[in-house]
Amino acid sequence: MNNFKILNQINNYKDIKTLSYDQLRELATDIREYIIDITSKNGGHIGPSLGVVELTLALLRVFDPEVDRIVWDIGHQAYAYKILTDRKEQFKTLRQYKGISGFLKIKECPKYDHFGAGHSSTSISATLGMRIGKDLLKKDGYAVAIIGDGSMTAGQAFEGLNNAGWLDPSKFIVILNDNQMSISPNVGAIYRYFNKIITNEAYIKSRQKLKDLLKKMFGESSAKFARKLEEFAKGLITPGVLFEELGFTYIGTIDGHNLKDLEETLEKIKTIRGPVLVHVITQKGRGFKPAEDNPTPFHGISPFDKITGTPIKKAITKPNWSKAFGEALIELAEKDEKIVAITPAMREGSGLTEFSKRFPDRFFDVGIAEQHASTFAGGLAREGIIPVVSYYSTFLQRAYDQVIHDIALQELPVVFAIDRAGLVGEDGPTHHGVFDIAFLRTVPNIVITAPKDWQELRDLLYTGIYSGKVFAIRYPRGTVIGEKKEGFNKLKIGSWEVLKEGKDLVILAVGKYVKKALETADILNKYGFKPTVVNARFIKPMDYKLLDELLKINEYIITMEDGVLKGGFGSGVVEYITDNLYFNKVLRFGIPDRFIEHGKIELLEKDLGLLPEQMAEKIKKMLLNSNYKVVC
Ligand SMILES: Cc1ncc(C[n+]2csc(CCOP(=O)(O)OP(=O)(O)O)c2C)c(N)n1
Repeated sequence: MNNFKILNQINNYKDIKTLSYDQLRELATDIREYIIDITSKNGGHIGPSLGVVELTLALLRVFDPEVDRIVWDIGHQAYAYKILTDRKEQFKTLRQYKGISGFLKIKECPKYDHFGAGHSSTSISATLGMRIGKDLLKKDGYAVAIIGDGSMTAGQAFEGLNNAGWLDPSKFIVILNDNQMSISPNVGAIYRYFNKIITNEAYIKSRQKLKDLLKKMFGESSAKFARKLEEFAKGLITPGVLFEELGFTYIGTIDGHNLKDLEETLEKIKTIRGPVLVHVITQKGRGFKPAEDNPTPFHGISPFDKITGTPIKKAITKPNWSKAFGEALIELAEKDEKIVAITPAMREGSGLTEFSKRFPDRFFDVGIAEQHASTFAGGLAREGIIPVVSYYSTFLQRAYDQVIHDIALQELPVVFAIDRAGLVGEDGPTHHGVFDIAFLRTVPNIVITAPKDWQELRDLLYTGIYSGKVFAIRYPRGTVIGEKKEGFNKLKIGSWEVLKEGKDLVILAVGKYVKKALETADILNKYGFKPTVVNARFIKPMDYKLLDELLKINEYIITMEDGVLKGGFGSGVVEYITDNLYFNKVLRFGIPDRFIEHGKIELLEKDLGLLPEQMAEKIKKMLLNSNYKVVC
């Protein structure tokens, strides 16, 4: 442990109850230094976590996390909470393979992590469930949700508020942690409303004056009129009128770095009847100058120099897949003004920053609103626009019904650019993009594709944009494979590509696993086997003509994909074999039927037996043993 004056004496949150405010301030500094130190080595959500150190201390002094339910939305800002709830030493293993998670996780710490997350805007619903559950079981305790201004813009947050305002539970507190940032600066009308509350004191004062004036003019002459007037005036003057109207007592705004104020407020609101919303203002990246000055890159960051904040990255000459996608989209959008880009709050991560600057009128950051992003795209498509909606695979899960009901059913030509498909590494099970093939494959009218390399990403994007179809392109996290050429080629929908001709055995691979398939084939060559290798770039529809040919001349079929085996691409191949009365033997590689933990992708793949040498070994075993059995 570093030489921390106060943190070294603290073993858990109980030890902070007796500290003076001076000591608490020092403790906050220690905690920040510790967070900076560990995230500089392991990467992580430094900005959000630095912003809530005082809030964490206040919550842990006022509430009892063993009885009360403190739930951090997303959980990416809960590093101080982790440190003070029995994980001070373990914090060094943050986000590492077999170390602690970067989010809250019941399995990791059931005593204090009351609800796991990683996706946003679930905390209000979850804590409401806990509060009502306690009531039903006649148990005491507060339920406290801490939710960011970005996460508050999502539909589910409002579904929770709506239900809470109706159920009217006491001891139910929502803390709006407002730092005016999502990953990028926050967007949307709700954000504008929060901003008005924070920045426009004069606006609030003028409403007060108006109320006084109206009262003076009309006096109390009619009781009914006066009541109406009061309601009208209240609507105008109460800064948190939106929340008040939803049935919450609104308290705000509170300086989220003034520990004393925070604590006093939280103590006072404990006795308020009905649900309460406390609007706390914090600064993202607080206490680390580079993150204060430039919060977006420090929202979630890979290892960096802890003095300058400069990322420590190996020299990379090629772009990542997101950037390659963004660049290709710009090239296409330059030639066709009907092309627009949509992102649900992931502009930077999805490689769309440059696009947003080049085409501000054709770029839509809709906030954390995955469902809306799809339906909005559907509306645009209906008017003849060509919408390209970029999702991280994991967040597309939120828009499943919209994909089915609003897009596919109506055959609206929308392109889904599915980023971070496959294992994503340190963010772990909440973020691995392993379900998209399985959940999209069952939906009629969708073309699902995966490029093997940089140029194929460009070609698929071009093909999708002018296909007139619902068209999904999935690509992984990380640096692109291969090179790009000039221009774009239209690919025949449902066409596969034979990359290596062989005999008896064929490997059908998807996306980044095409490269692994070629490497596996090279190893198998050394063992004397000669697999055919096929780039199955169209997951749906498949190249049935080629597949028929291959099934007739090869006894063994191997499939490789970076998605779940249940219902995935390999399952589709097996379905085809069975449905058409073939008798081939099939071995499938992909993600087994369990959630995969966090850690570097290569380590996870090794664990799953997905490295080329491991796959080659398994294939060899199968080829040499006719009784070979695989349990997935
Ligand atoms: C459903 C969903 N969409 C997108 C994300 C990606 N994401 C992680 S944090 C974040 C911004 C959250 O902003 P806010 O709630 O204000 O919290 P802050 O990081 O500013 O503390 C986003 C968009 C997510 N976690 N979940």
